[in-house]
Parts: sequence; structure tokens; C-alpha cells
Amino acid sequence: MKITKSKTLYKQALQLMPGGVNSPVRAFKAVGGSPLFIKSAKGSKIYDVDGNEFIDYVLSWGPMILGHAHPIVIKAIEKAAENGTSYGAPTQLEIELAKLIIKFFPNIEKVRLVNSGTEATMSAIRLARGFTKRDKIVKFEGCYHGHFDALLVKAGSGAATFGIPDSAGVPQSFAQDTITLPFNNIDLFKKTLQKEAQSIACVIVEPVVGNMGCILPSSEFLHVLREETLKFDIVLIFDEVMTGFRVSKGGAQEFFKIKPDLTCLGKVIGGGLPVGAYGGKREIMSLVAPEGPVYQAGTLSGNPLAVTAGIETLKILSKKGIYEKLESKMRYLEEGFKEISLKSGKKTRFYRIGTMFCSYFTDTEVYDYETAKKANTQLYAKFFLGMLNKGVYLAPSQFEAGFISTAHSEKDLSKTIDRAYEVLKKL
Ligand code: KE4
Repeated sequence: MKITKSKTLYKQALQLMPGGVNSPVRAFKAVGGSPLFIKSAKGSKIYDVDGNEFIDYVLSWGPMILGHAHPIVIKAIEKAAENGTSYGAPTQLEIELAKLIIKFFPNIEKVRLVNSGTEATMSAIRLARGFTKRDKIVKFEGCYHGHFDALLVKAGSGAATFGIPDSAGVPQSFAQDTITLPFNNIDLFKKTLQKEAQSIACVIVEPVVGNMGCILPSSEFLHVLREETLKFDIVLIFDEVMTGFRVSKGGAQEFFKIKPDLTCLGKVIGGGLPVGAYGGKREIMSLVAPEGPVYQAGTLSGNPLAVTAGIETLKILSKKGIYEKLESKMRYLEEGFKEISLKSGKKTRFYRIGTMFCSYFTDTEVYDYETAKKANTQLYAKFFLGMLNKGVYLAPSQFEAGFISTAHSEKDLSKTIDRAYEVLKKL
């Protein structure tokens, strides 16, 4: 595969931007080789600057659930842009997007739009601390909630990929109020709350962990989080930035029937433009400025262009049959991949829920950070590069989830399965 133009651009980018990228995981550090520079995308495909075509399972890390450049979304953005891109003043569009979000997530009584998942989670943490007047937070090892200081402690995603459980530049004073526990470990969670509850403001969790690959909660884990936090008036925050609209149309909280106090969203709700959101119980949200004393603001929050892309995306997702179609595509890929990996004799574990998935190169069950880290990342890197050379663009790290879209055709999926078999046989 010719990638000369990407290589030339990467050399230039390295002079101008840290690591030549604007987000670490894009640098291919975990899989080797130099990152492809993408020129365009349409439907299930992305095209690099050297003219190579790939079936895309990264989908901008989740947002492009309708595939790239969906005609209805693009048309709406073009039209909205003619009215200007940001006013720094309220618009009717924000009411429309807020209504759509609340329709999908009825546990959200009031919502605040922001510009990224990170802004959503860091604001939700501040709000929980303001509401409870307590300082400590509980998170789970390997879960990634964006790059907010207090949450970059044993984080997942890029941090897990680089094996940097904590980030440089985070003062000890910021990390000391963050308690990290193993995901799915009910005993340790209960014991910690027994001991520390009075000083804990919130528990934040990726209800399905998409930043250590794809790790499912045990049947009772999320219920225990809910029961125990209710006991001690601790705010339960579901970080559904990735799982929202992916695990099901109402996210993990709909799938597992859990009512968190606050929910963080991102990715899909911007339809590929920058939108994040946090919301939940009216009683808690009423503390957010200017209604209450918890300050949070944003120049471009709720800007008409990004909100338009979000509205159009959620309107299409509201249509009957969309999620049934996504489910059958995902099942096709799951069954196909499991069959060929068995046939290839390679030890893999494939996990998926809704339209997010991950295949670990390991022969033990993966249920938390420790077991995820046992996966053979070198083998994953070889698999990734093998698939890339066959025109399939997977997440450039074992510790990321893959995604499908409504634009992935059966032909795309069967090609992917066939090519995966060819690559696995050679590993
Ligand atoms: P952003 O600030 O990147 O919009 O969202 C942060 C975030 C919060 N919560 C969860 C569960 C997330 O998955 C994310 C961001 N996800 C990563 C992919 N693992 C974004 C990709 C990247 O960092 O480049």
C-alpha cells in the first residue's frame, strides 16, 4: 500500500504539533508505522491522501453512527452555515437538541450543552461536588473520561495504551481526591464506600468500558453501584459519551435499566461536530450557573452549526427500524469474526454490545484493567497493520473499541471477515 504522501505530511506535522497529531491515539504509537492522513470520507469508507480506501471501524471514535458525510446531515450543516456559525446567544436549535436528548435519555430532566466529552465529565464532577459538598470521587481503573486532571488517574484509552496510568502535570493534590477501583469488583467497591462514603461526592463510570477495548459489566455490578450510592447520597454519574446511542438508542442506562443521577454525553450527539452534554435530575442541575452556584461556561457551547448536525443525526436515529438494522449488522460481524478466529486457531476474545466491539488477543476472559492488560498488544499491532494493508481501518490500539454504522453494507462486513481470516492465518 503506497503511503508516501501520508509519510511526507507526517514529517511536516511532527515539526508543528506534538507527535504530529491533535490527539495522542491517532499517532499509531501503539501499533507502529506512521499515521495515515485522511483526505475524505463517505458512508462506511475513509480515503487517505494517497488515494487508499478503507472500510472504517473507528468512525471518528464513535460519532459517525450514520456513516461519514450523511447527505441529510451535510445539507443541514450547509444550510445552517449560511445563517452564521455561532452567536454566543441562545437559539431555538438548542431547545430542539435538548428535547431530543431528553427523549432518548428520560433520566435527564435538564441538560447543559458543552463542546466535548471532557467538558461534560469535568463539569459533572464539579456539579456533584457542589451538590454534595464533598470532595472525593470514585472512578474505575482503565476507564477514560477525558483529560480532566482529577480523572487522569489510572485512565484508559491513550493513557492505557501508553501505559501511563497517571499523566505528568497532574498535581498530587488533584489526584489525592480520586479513588480508583477495579471495574466489576463489587466487594472492593462496597468496602470503599463503607469506609469513605461521607467524603465521596460521586462515582463516575463508563457503564460499558470502551477505553480498555470493550468490557461488559457483570450482571449485578451496575445495580450495586446504584444501590450503594443511593444509600450514602453519593451522585452516580454514567459517562455515556461513548455508550450513548451505541449500547442502545438510550445508552447503557436504557439497556441495563439503571437510573444514574447524572449522565455525560458526547460524540453521536454532535453528528461529527463538537458537542458534549451533561444532565440529570432537576434538583442537581438547578445548581448549574446561572441558576445556581456551580460555574461552567463555554464560548461555543450550543453553537448552531454543531447543534444542527446533532439534531439531524438524532432525528434519523429516532426513525423506526434503525437500531434493528444496526443490531443485525453487528451480529453478522460478531458471528463472522468469531467463526474465522476459531478456524484460524488464534486465541482471541471478541466482546460486543450494541454497535461497539473489541477483539482481544488473549485466551482469558477480559473483565477489568488487569485482565485487559494481559492481551497480546504486539499481536494486535500485527493484526491491525495486516488489516490496514487489506483496506480495513481498525482502532490503532488494543485498548479501544470499534464501531459500525448504518452505512456498513453486508458486502463491507463480509469483506472484513474474509480479510481478517487471511490476516489471522498469517499471524
Ligand atoms: P472528548 O473530550 O474526547 O470528546 O471525550 C472524552 C471522553 C469521555 N468519556 C468517554 C467514555 C470517552 O470515550 C471519551 C473519549 N474517547 C476517546 C476514544 N477512546 C476519544 C478519542 C481520542 O481521545 O482521540
